[in-house]
Amino acid sequence: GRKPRVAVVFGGRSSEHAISVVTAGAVLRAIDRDKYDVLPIGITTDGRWALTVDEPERMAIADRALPTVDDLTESDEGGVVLSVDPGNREVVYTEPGAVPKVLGDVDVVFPMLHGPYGEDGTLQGLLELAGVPYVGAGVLSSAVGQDKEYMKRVFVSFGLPVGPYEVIRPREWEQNPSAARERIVGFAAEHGWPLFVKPARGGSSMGITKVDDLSGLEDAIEEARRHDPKVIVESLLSGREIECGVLEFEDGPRASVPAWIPPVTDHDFYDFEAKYIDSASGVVPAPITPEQTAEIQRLAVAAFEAASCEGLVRADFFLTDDGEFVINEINTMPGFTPISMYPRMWQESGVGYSELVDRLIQAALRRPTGLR
Ligand code: G1L
Repeated sequence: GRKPRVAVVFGGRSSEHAISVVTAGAVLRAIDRDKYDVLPIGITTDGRWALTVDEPERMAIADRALPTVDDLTESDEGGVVLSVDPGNREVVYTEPGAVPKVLGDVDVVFPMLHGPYGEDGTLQGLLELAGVPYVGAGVLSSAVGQDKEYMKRVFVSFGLPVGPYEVIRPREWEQNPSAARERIVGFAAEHGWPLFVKPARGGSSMGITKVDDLSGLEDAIEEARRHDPKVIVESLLSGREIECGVLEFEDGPRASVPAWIPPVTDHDFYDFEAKYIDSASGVVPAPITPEQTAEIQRLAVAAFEAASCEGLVRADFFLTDDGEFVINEINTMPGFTPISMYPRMWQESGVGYSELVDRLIQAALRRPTGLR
């Protein structure tokens, strides 16, 4: 019969717009066109949904210019805009299934958007309402994966090892900041300096400050609060950073060969190109023992199950100097260019980039819509 139609949704109103475009270009190139019909749907930098040209070669960094969706719509007409004109105040009565009609007739969506309204479960909720299957994490696991507090609470309740942390909630900071400060000082007395002060939600590394002593605490909290009114404070875990990929196969999730992320000295840790595109510094396989590999793979699959993940997850750990694994976080939308860590870990495990993309689409198509 007819080929399944895959809509790749990318771009969006995020600081990582270009990374999404570059990544979607790689996915569009990798999808088997004999097996699937492909519909590239871009979201412009100002939030309009548009059908874009299907030209992955234009979705790369060219002479230092970052690609945007705005440049991929048919320039004269401005593309086929799928959203409703916000100036149109007409009441529109919808019928069941109206959302998939807006989106077009698609069998599966490949969501590739960073941050709020992309990887936090909101887009996933829209697709649930529309009854359209989609690649990757569902509503709950997306939301858990975006909230460092609830992520830890889920891991703890499933018996996974997590590091020490404190949360500063918005109302506490607004009404009783000295109580919050005292709590953090007590935390530092117990676990030592430095502390990492982070926005609790949002996947990017912006708003994160390493605090060496009490003098830097206030500014760090204010800085994190510019990104999210809920703040999480973590202690430094000395050891090595080890990651592991989990992918859903026909019979359930399996873990990849793990990778070691060597420490980086300066601010380029916070460079998002380094984070998503140029992952060449990661070492695959990680130089750890076979027993440690088996252990991290067990923990990675346990984290996938704890957060009710689907499709894929990248699980990030510290291997402490005492040889214990501590889970740092999971990422339901990890860096996903062919040279990003997640695809590299699967490459080393015998699953190439095209097979990876195909397995994700197949896992989404197997999935029933509605409660599962
Ligand atoms: F759909 C998947 F497979 F779940 C998926 C979607 C998006 C995996 C990885 C990503 N990653 C990205 O979209 C991004 C890193 C370019 C931005 Cl979050």
